[in-house]
Amino acid sequence: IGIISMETTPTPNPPPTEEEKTESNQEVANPEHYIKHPLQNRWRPSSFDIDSLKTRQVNILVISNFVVVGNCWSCLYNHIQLSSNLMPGCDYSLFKDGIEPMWEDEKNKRGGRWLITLNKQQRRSDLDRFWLETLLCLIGESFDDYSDDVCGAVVNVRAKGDKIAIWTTECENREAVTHIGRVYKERLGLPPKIVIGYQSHADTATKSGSTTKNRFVV
Ligand code: MGP
Repeated sequence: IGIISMETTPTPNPPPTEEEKTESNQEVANPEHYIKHPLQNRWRPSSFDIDSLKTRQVNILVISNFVVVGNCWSCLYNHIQLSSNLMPGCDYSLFKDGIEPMWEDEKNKRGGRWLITLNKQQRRSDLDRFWLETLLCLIGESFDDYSDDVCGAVVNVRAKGDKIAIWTTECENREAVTHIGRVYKERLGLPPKIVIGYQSHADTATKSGSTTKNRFVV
């Protein structure tokens, strides 16, 4: 799994160089020029390419130890390969530093995920904006007192329908899980009639059919 190391110490924001200005049509390419607030956590992106059965390094710096603010979220997004451009079979994830994007990780093994399942048409209409919003929820620590329960997020690009999920650390933490689910659903702008489910990784890992039972729904 490709890991990008993140900076941990604040750096001053130097003005953009002439080279950076011209590189992207007068827009500044380096998000660190817009960095204002320290992030609470360090986050590590990774990706998995099932076709070639090899891991590949994500070719971008996503986030250092800072939040990029204002209208420059777009700078951040420009540094992320659009999910809809990933080949089917690929996964892309962002997890807190020290947590692997696997059920077996100590922080995941008692946890589960809020799962957003997309139909095929939604790859074009929703996948990229849902994934961006998911990333912003993570690095913005959007779940109030329950953000500590968040481990990371995964997007699975699949021919049968793409999936996006936020993984949390403990499926028995009812208050945390349901709060995260409610906020997440709202942030994605899903209408009330759409129901999303939370499944424990243990259930997912041992499922016999094609679906896993929901522990919670919002
Ligand atoms: P997937 O990639 O999460 O979803 O799991 P996909 O491809 O849509 O398949 P489906 O089973 O959800 O329809 C694919 C397979 O990868 C799973 O069935 C597991 O065998 C394996 N797998 C996925 N994850 C996230 C893990 C993991 O964390 N640990 C282990 N050991 N296997 C995993």
